[in-house]
Amino acid sequence: MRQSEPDRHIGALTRRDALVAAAGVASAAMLAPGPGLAAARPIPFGSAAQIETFRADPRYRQALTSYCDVIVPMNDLKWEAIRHDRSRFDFSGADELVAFAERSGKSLRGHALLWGEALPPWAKEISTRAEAERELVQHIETVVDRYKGRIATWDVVNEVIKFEPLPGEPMRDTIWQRLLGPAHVEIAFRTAARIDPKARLVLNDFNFEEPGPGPAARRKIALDLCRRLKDKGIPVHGIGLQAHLYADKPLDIDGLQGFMVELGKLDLDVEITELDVIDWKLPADTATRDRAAASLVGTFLDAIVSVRRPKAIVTWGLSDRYSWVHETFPRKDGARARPLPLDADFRPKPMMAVLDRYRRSQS
Ligand code: 9MR
Repeated sequence: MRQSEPDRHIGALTRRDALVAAAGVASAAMLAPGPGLAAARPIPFGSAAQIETFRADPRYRQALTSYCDVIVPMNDLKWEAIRHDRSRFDFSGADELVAFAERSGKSLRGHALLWGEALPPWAKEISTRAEAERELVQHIETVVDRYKGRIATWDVVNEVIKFEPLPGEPMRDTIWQRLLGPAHVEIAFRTAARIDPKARLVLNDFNFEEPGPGPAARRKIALDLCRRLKDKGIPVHGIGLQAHLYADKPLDIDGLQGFMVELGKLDLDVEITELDVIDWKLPADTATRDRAAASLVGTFLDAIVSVRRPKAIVTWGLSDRYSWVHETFPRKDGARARPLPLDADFRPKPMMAVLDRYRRSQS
């Protein structure tokens, strides 16, 4: 595969090397980028931020300030948060995170306008096509309009692709798919573009990176969905790779790089939107786990960046102190998961050293 970026680090002791050496958990050589793979131009780095933690923990706020160029409200732009009450929109959590990002000069990604999960109970009872379309359009109009010109990028649809797609059955079974069919994707993109024509609009999904027919089919479906939107003149600017990487599973480097080539042909951007490492099957030793996670993230990002430069690299949380991975993928030995670039005490781990190859703001 093509490797286009010159390695600006070769021959110099980088901050990454220093961090790695200080941490004493891996030799710099183990984390060194392959020739030509480090970023020539930095890529905006960010993190999804949880409002409860943001409010409660000053160290977390400080870490967001120091490390991030981009902030993504993790849950506060979801239907569940904004629409818990059918008759009114509650933007309190999102507003707080948006205000924080604005006063600290950070850009914003909005997550997510349409998803089959994180819906309030009333929305799960929507029962007709007309009602579904009316609610979906009104929701997107209201949310996008509120942050018009402020939230630069939207995950317009999240996880609309079937987990293991079958021939002729590409779409995930959600309330939107059941009531509107595949047109729900089009309706969502068209509405977002109408309200904020300058916003960057992204199709966000997961499991594009594992080997096998399932992920290959998912990549093809993502491209087909975007191609169809473009053919109809509906704007779509990129595909978001969630990248919840399993430390115990291999990556399909050729598959990923081929995907990047195809994205390029369609003039679509790539964004890494929810990066973290699921380490539940790794040995207990923390240094071993951290080294494996850093190496996996490096391999993944190098594969992408060597073909197509992401518009942003966003991790799903910032510190191991707070992550969905603890609950969703509990370790048998009861040890805390270590999915993120900062440890539970906000100290940078080897993964942060790898991310430093690409990051814009150097704290
Ligand atoms: O991390 C998020 C967790 O706090 C929420 O309870 C959950 C439901 O809203 O969503 C989690 O984030 C998900 C994201 O929105 C979409 N991709 C998968 C993420 C992890 O489940």
